[in-house]
Amino acid sequence: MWKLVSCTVCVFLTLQLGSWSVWAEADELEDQVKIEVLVKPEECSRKSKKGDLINAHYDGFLAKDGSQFYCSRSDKEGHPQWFVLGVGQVIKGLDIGMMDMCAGEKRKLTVPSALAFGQTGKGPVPPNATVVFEVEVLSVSRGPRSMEAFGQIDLDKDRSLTKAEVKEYLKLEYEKGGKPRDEPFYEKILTDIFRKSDQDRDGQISAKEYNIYERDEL
Ligand SMILES: [Ca+2]
Ligand SMILES: [Ca+2]
Repeated sequence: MWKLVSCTVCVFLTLQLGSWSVWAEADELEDQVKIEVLVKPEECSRKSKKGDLINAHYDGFLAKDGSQFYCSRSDKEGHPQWFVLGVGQVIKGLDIGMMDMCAGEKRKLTVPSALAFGQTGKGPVPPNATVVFEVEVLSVSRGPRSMEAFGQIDLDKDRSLTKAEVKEYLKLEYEKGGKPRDEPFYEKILTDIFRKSDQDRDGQISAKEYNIYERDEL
């Protein structure tokens, strides 16, 4: 939750300080994500929030020379990435900068190293590097991450989620939204969800494994 809090604080500071913005800007460079909206769809029934399941493309560039270090359109066979927003499945800068986005929206996010790959860097990203992401959100749906949802998903009430249970839940959610999908679609989300959540690889998501993401909401 601190991420949202710190973000709000920065916005607050910027608004309050007005003409004193010299040091507010310095502060911004250190620990704030710069968000530029490139494309905003006219119709937006649902904005992304913490815990939502997001499907998105993102390309990553180094701020200093514009060189590209990641492209989700060519990496991993060009599939857009699935992740749960706001819970640390992506770098902090994306968790912060991709809040309140609609399906179809594109943003350019400038992320300071502290919210990206930090002092050590990662792969092609050198230490202390500011990075720029161009993100395109393809879909936003309610993620299987609230305890209320856990109770609904866990059909046999054994405090553990099987793939069949999660799949049933996802199907209902998509049908409710008027967008039923085909089998390969669900299989892909399920594989992603279990790869990220089933820590002990026993094929089930226990309440404890599920709860990892709930703790910081308290
Ligand atoms: Ca169960
Ligand atoms: Ca497990």
